[in-house]
Amino acid sequence: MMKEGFLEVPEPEEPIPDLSLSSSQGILQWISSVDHKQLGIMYLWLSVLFLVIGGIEILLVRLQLAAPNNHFIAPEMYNQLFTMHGTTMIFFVLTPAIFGFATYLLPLMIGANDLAFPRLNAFSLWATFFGGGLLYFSFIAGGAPDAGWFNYAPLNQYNYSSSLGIDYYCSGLLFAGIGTVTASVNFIVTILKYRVSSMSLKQMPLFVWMILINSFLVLAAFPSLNAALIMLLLDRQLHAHFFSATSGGSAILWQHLFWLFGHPEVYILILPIFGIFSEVFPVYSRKPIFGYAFVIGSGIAIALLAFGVWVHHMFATGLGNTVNSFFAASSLLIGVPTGVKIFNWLATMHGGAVRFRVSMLFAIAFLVEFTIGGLSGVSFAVVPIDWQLTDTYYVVAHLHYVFIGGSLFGLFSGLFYWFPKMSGRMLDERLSRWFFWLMVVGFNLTFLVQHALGAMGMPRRVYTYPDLPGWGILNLISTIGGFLMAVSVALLIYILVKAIRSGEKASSDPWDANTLEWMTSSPPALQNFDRVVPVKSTRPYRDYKRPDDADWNRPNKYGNIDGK
Ligand code: HEM
Ligand SMILES: [Cu+2]
Repeated sequence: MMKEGFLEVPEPEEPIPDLSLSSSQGILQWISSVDHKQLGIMYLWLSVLFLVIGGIEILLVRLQLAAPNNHFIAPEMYNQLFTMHGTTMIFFVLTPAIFGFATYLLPLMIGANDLAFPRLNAFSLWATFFGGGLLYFSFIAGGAPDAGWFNYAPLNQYNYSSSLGIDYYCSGLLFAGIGTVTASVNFIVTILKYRVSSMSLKQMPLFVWMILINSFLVLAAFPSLNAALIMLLLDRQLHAHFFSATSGGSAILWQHLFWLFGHPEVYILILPIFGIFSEVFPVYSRKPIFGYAFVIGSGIAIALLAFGVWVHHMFATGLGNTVNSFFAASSLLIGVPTGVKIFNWLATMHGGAVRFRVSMLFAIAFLVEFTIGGLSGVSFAVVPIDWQLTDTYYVVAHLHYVFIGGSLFGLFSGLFYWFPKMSGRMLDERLSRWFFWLMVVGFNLTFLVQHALGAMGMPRRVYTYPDLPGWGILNLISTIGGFLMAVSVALLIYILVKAIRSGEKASSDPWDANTLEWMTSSPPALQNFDRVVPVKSTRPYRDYKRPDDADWNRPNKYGNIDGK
């Protein structure tokens, strides 16, 4: 029965198969599931699994680098480990985690029962899963890929890497990439067609907006990668010569195809995170987001500009000054919309009643770390600086400040925010704070010093280094920091398992939040909702809770900088 004044929830294209979630959910029930919530959670566990694997790989690398002239592991193994680490972290940790949050949350945030195509949703997850499996099968099949995560020619050619590793790299990433594309199609259709009838585009939660923009970005970027991977497979298996310069191919072609995908990819890994923060900052500051429309506008600007900057990864390849100048300018430009967002969040906090829960702590840490990563990125956009610092540890420092201080911290922030909704349990606050501090301190210890190492000329991807003054001690500090991070991840897994087993029960709305997902029970029932409040503002659930103070009564409905 519909309660009066409430709206009916739009049904997905395919009827939701009734798998009757019971208290005794067996493993078979999970494997056969087409429920977006279960698939979302599986994406997240997939990501945790690979975080552990990718973490162990890089700890071995860090042990090798802990002291000068070290021979802890063999050089061939070293190459495989850092390649697998980077590939795993990007394609099998950050990507699945982001898609897990989107899969879980989209229908709930727009008042729908499920994604538009539940079976396709299951396909996307399993394609990602098998892609990861294929990549890791290479270890058994004679050797993992060893040419770095971006797999440059000529190192990716048969005569430089004759084990099957790179073939598994190609097929594994192809599988995972197909999963990413199908998931994005599903998100776009769901957002555009299955919102509760009263929710206009201009009232969608910002997380939903960022996923929408992101999904288009995926559709535009991934074909370039998928084509390059197929071409490389042809090179290696059928002796085509797309990328072999000695036979009339072009090694630079690989870089163009890769970075035409690769640069948008780094935004694919950060735009949804911007969406998460745009939910977290307002709720824990008890204020509406500052500049709702600007968050969307700058998101669109970033997505468009993302395709005009890929050559900043290739400044040192000799494309010439005209080309370099153009791409330097476009790369500097893309800092602007990103800066706009940072100010949106700062202004949201300003004058708010800020609650420093762990989710908010990660959001604040992100502001600091991501700004450091952004500034080193901007310095790379200046061609002479790039020529000096490219392929040094400065790059490694930069990319981890954006991937970890940006993407991963955003995922942690989202995890601590939505965990009660997903599991029906609260996380141990005291242990979670320990996790936060261990992670932040370990992270900065690991990567801050790498800026200095890079400036002192230490190349990235070196197997070992001579006993130079300064290099040894800074590398040792970095390794110690890495182990602190490993301890923090172990603690996180303990906190999660403990909460799922015996955590305090969570109410449906523990943070006094704004958006529709908090209206339903924690965890939500199979069908999510049977009714939803009519949406009249960007904070529908909050306005339902406080009709006297609702946004639609305000002259400036998005709030202003004083929070009035
Ligand atoms: C989600 C988190 C992470 C992401 C997305 C990530 C990503 C990457 C990427 C893309 C590379 C480049 C690989 C290559 O050169 O082919 C890399 C290298 C590296 N990572 Fe990570 N990483 C993460 C976590 C970590 C952690 C926790 C540590 C420290 C313990 C770490 C230490 C390193 C080191 C030392 C290298 C450089 C290896 C070398 O160039 O010799 N990473 N990472
Ligand atoms: Cu780039």
